[in-house]
This record gives sequence, C-alpha cells and structure tokens, in this order.
Amino acid sequence: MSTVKITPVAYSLSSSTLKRQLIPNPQFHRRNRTIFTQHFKNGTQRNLTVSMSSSDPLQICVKESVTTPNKLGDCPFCQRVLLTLEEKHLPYDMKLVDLSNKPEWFTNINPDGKVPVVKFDENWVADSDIIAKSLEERYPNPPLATPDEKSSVGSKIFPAFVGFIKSKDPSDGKEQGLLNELSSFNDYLKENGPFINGEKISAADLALGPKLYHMEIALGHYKNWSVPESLPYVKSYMKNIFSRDSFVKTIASTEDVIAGWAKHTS
Ligand SMILES: N[C@@H](CCC(=O)N[C@@H](CS)C(=O)NCC(=O)O)C(=O)O
Repeated sequence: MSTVKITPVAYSLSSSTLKRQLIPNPQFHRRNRTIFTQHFKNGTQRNLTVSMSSSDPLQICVKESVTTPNKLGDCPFCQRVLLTLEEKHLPYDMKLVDLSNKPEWFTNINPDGKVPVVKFDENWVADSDIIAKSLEERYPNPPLATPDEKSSVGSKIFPAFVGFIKSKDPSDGKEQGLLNELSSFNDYLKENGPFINGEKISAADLALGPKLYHMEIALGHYKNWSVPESLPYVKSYMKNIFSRDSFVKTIASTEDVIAGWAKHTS
C-alpha cells in the first residue's frame, strides 16, 4: 500500500481536518505531487503539497508466465516498462495476470484486457508507450528520454521479425526484409552507438531490447535462425542490453517466449 507524505505544513492537522477541509486542486495535480487547497472559514486559503515519495511502490499489472505459476511472463511491452522502472530505481509491486483467463478485477481496471497497466495516483494507465512517457515526466532522474529524431531508430525490426516468423514461404522475402532492417541498424550503431542515443541507454533501447530478445529466442527455436556474424554491432548491442542487471531481473524464460510465439508459427 502506498503511503502519502505531507510536506511541509506550517501547522498540524488531524486526518479528519484533512478530509473535511482539503480539496484536491486539479490545476496543480502533476508529476508525483498533488497540491491540495485548504479553505478557511474566513475565506482565506492555503496550498499544501501531498507527494508520493519515490520509495512508494508503483502498482503494475504484467503477464504471468504460462509455464511456471507466480512468475513473470513473456510480454515485451511489460518488460519495457519494468526496465524503465529498474533503470530509474523505482520500487514497484507486480500483479501477475493470467491472460488466458483474465480475472474480473483486471478487466475492471482495463476493459481492453491488455498488459502492461500502471497505477498513477488513482488512475490505471495502459500502453507501454504512454506509461514510459509518464514515468519520464513524473520521475525525470535519471533521464531516459530519447531525442525525437532518434526515437524511431530500430522500430521497423519488430514488425519485420513478426513477418518472418509468421511466414510459411521461404521465398517470400520476409527473411531478407528482417536482414535489411538489422543491417540498417548495424550501420546506425557503428556510427552512433553503442546505444541508440550514443553512450547512454535511453527509452528507445528499453523498448527495442525485449523485442530483440523475443526475436533471438523465437527465430532460433522455430527457424533455426540467428543474427548473422556480418552484423557485429547488432550482436554486441543485444549482448550488452541482455546482460544489464535491469534486463536480467525482468527477463522472461526461454520456455515462455517459445510458448508465446507458437500460435504465430502454426
Ligand atoms: N500497445 C500495447 C500492446 C500491449 C499488448 O499487446 N500486450 C499483450 C501481451 S504482450 C496483451 O496484453 N495481450 C492480451 C490480449 O490481447 O488479450 C503496449 O505497448 O502496451
């Protein structure tokens, strides 16, 4: 359960006084702070800041493993958000969701039925892209934002991988499509790496890393395919990201990734 810290007040207030007299002021509701406006009988008013400290765990709903109960599953979008939380050193509570039998409490939170979902203040927010942006805005340190002009680097790799894994016809050009995307990324990293934004990891790497992990495992298993040696910058980028503490802590098992892609290959 999150605790609420009240900072700083010039006088003491009982909790009943707080309930009676403090009205959240939406105009000031931003980042991890809410500013309440206290109204006095004589018509005067005063603002009080109520803040979530960065030690309060954020609630996040993620996919549960399909092979091992009570373990994190194989959703790359969930891992992206978990990586962001880890890299920002933010504590969190994971709620595992069985996506094959979604519980009612979860569909009440998110009628779309998709994970990840994160609770900010009293609202559950869906979609890894929106969540990552919101985390950056609320918890700017350490900064992880990728500059706009670099934020879509590598973004065509995942759709190309999905096209290839679903492909039944070896001559349909899907493998070559993936190789072309990886090759452009290799050239980019050679010039600009080791990460998308240069020396430091950023949001775009945290989005791409889990997708490359799925690509490596699923294509290795279903197509006996791996990233060619001719793309050394991509290979070392993957090794670098997969070996980070944040990645190791939030990684899906090989078995779950293989099980997750099975329906796309039959
Ligand atoms: N665009 C969403 C995609 C999330 C998504 O597709 N999640 C999958 C798991 S990897 C899901 O919840 N699927 C459940 C369903 O569609 O019923 C994001 O970035 O968060």
